[in-house]
Amino acid sequence: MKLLGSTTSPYVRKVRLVLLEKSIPHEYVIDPLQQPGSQVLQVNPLGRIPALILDDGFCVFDSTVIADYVDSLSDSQILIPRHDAAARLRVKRWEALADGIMDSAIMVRIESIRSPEKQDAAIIELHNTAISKALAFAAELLDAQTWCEGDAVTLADLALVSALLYLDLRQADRDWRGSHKNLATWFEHISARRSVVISREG
Ligand SMILES: N[C@@H](CCC(=O)N[C@@H](CS)C(=O)NCC(=O)O)C(=O)O
Repeated sequence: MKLLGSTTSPYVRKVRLVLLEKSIPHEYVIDPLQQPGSQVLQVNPLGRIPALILDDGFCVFDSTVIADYVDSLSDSQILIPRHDAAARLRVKRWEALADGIMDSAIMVRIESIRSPEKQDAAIIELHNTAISKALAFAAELLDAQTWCEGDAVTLADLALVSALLYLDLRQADRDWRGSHKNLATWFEHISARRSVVISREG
């Protein structure tokens, strides 16, 4: 299978982390959307990354669907609980929370690279506020736990670290570590994982 992605997309990082944690063999192809001949425009009608192309050509899109599919491929290192419906719901809600942070950070990014006269301060404010509230919610939920859910890494942790790494990239002046010390401690711990280290190498 082949993953089409980019070095900066937080959704791509999330699914890369899932593939790496599950040790699923795959080819990772950087496929910048802006370039003519971009493969993703041919395989994903939405023209978005990540897109996972299976060996028979079937294209899986949206990072949530890819993560779910990849997790189902093997019983080793289960990242989305299968039998405990409440735990499964909690993990999927963590993912939605992290994806929402990514969505809002991207909205802020899109707005802030417009020329100053075209920027909409209200949109920037709306999404920055949503990010702040989501981070506070995450910090409260995490409390002093080592993992977002249960006693091992899950998709919840992989989604959250992807969102936070994107904030570090695009909103470096946002001091989320200072505001939420427990998130900072959790982040240091998960950042040492092999999958996260590899994903940061490019
Ligand atoms: N909900 C989608 C979001 C994917 C997404 O928006 N990807 C961005 C890159 S970070 C993209 O491809 N944007 C191109 C576009 O929308 O034209 C997912 O989780 O996969």
